[in-house]
Formats: sequence, C-alpha cells, structure tokens
Amino acid sequence: MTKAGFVGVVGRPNSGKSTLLNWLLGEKIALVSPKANATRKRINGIVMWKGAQIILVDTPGLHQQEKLLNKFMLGEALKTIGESDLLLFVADVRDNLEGYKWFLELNKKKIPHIVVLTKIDLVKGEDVEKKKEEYLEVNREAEIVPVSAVAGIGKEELLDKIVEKLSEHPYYFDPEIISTEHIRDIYKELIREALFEKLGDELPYETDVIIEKIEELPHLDRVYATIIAERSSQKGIIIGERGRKIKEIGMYARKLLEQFSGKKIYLELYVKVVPKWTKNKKRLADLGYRIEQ
Ligand SMILES: Nc1nc2c(ncn2[C@@H]2O[C@H](COP(=O)(O)OP(=O)(O)OP(=O)(O)O)[C@@H](O)[C@H]2O)c(=O)[nH]1
Ligand SMILES: [Mg+2]
Repeated sequence: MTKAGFVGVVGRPNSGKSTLLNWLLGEKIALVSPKANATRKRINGIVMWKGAQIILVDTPGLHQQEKLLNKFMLGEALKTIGESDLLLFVADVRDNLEGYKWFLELNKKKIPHIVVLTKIDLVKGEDVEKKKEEYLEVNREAEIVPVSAVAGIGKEELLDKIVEKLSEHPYYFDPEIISTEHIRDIYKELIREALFEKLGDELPYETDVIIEKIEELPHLDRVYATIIAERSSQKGIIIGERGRKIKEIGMYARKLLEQFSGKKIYLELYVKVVPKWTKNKKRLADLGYRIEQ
C-alpha cells in the first residue's frame, strides 16, 4: 500500500511558506516576496518522495485585518488547518512564538503538525538550538525541523518526516503531475510576484491580475493579462512615464513565466481600474476570492 495525504503549509505572514513549497517541489509555482501577505489563495504542489504522494497546500499567512480581502485570506488558512492530514507550521527562526501559540489554539482538531524553522542561513547554529528549546517549552512534544531553502538545508529530513507521519492511502492524483492548479492560476501568481517586486510598499496590496487568454503554440505561449488597480491614480503609476514601469513589470513577469513553462512567452499587459475591489464582496468573488458565510 502507498502513502498519500494533504499537508497544509501554514504560519505567520512572510515566514517562508511559499518558498518552502517551491523548494520542496523543485519548481517555482507560488509567488514569493519580501513583502508580507503576498499569498492570497491556497495553492497546491504535489511532491513524490520515496513512493509517497505529498500534496502540499500553501496558504496565506495567519493574520487579522479588517479588510474583506484579508478576511478571505485568513479563511483560506483556517480551512486548511481544519482539512489537512498533516500540518507544517512554518516559522522564521528569528520570530517569537506568538504565532505558534495562536496556531495551537486554531488547530482545534489537533491535526498532527511539524514545526518547520526557516531561514536558518540567517542565524548562528546556537540560535537555532535556542529557538528549538523555546518551542519545546511551549509544547514538549513538538517535532521541529530547521531548514533553509536558500542554503539548501533540511529538505530530505523534512520530506522523510512528512512521509513518516502520513497514513497509507492510494495516490489521490497521477504521480506525474506537480500541481492540480490551472496554468492560468500559476501565471496569475507569477505576474502578481512581478507587481510585488516592481511596485512600492502599498500598491501591490491594491492590485490583482486577471489572465484574459492564453494561446498555446508548440514553442510559445501568448499570454494576455489585465492588471487591476483600485484607483485611476494607481493606473498611472503602474504604467509609468512613457510606459516604463509596465515594461519593467512585463519583463520581470515574462522571465518567471518562461522559467515555469520552459517555453518562450509573449506577454501583453493591460491595466484596468476596478474601484475598491479589495473591499467589495462581489468584485472580490469575480477575481476568485469568494467569501463564504
Ligand atoms: N535567507 C532566506 N530567506 C528566505 C528563506 N525562505 C524564504 N525567504 C525569504 O523570505 C521572504 C518571504 O518568503 P515567502 O515564501 O514569500 O513567505 P510566505 O510565508 O509565503 O509569505 P506570505 O505569503 O506573505 O504569508 C522572501 O523574501 C523570501 O526570499 C530562507 O530559507 N532563507
Ligand atoms: Mg506566500
């Protein structure tokens, strides 16, 4: 009998969840940013390891903000906490334990979890040990795996530990596929990464991307996408003087799309204003962020 299961990747914003997903998968499908609250929706990546099928589900960071979009984001993380077979609680090794304590409260069904301490390349070995002890003080049964996606430390140990904790189950999906996400959703995330990279500190949070059309040719994908902004002044900033900014965004995004698809990409970007889309239920739902209740 094989092993297979759904493994939720949860933790505070910016702790390195999406980086962890991409790293374990060996493919970049999730957007990564130094700016917090980049991930808005669940996204899965399927890792085959020693005959087991690990379905990793990346989530938005655990945080509370009044905006409707942020409520949707928290909902995504909470659903994952409730529905997974196993959870990875991902924490920056430099963070305090408030996030972990909150997670323990949220994990009402006591779904088994592994604490993954990320970014250990940024601290000394002794700091990692100290942090482990802090976790053990809060939960003496905590299983903790320190990793660094940047330095390539801890991958096998983590995957082994995940497999150890999964139950026997037939594969859920064809073992050849790396994700059940549609290509258009992955393209959307990668273009959003370009927005996080190229726009200032506030603007990325009020923008989104719609993939209008993808024309797939054997060696080339033509991708037509619209960037959504909340206000017309933002549209001007996104386009930039003589179109300079949108060109930069397009070049950055095109590289990510080409890396993922292994094809040449022709990317056409438009900008459209959808007033207050982050605060309006219907407009959020139209963009794929459906708030239940
Ligand atoms: N040095 C170092 N930086 C890392 C590592 N893992 C992630 N980062 C950086 O940490 C930042 C946040 O990474 P993300 O993967 O986007 O974090 P996240 O938890 O998905 O963030 P949200 O989706 O916003 O909740 C990025 O700048 C990453 O490059 C690591 O192992 N070492
Ligand atoms: Mg993320």
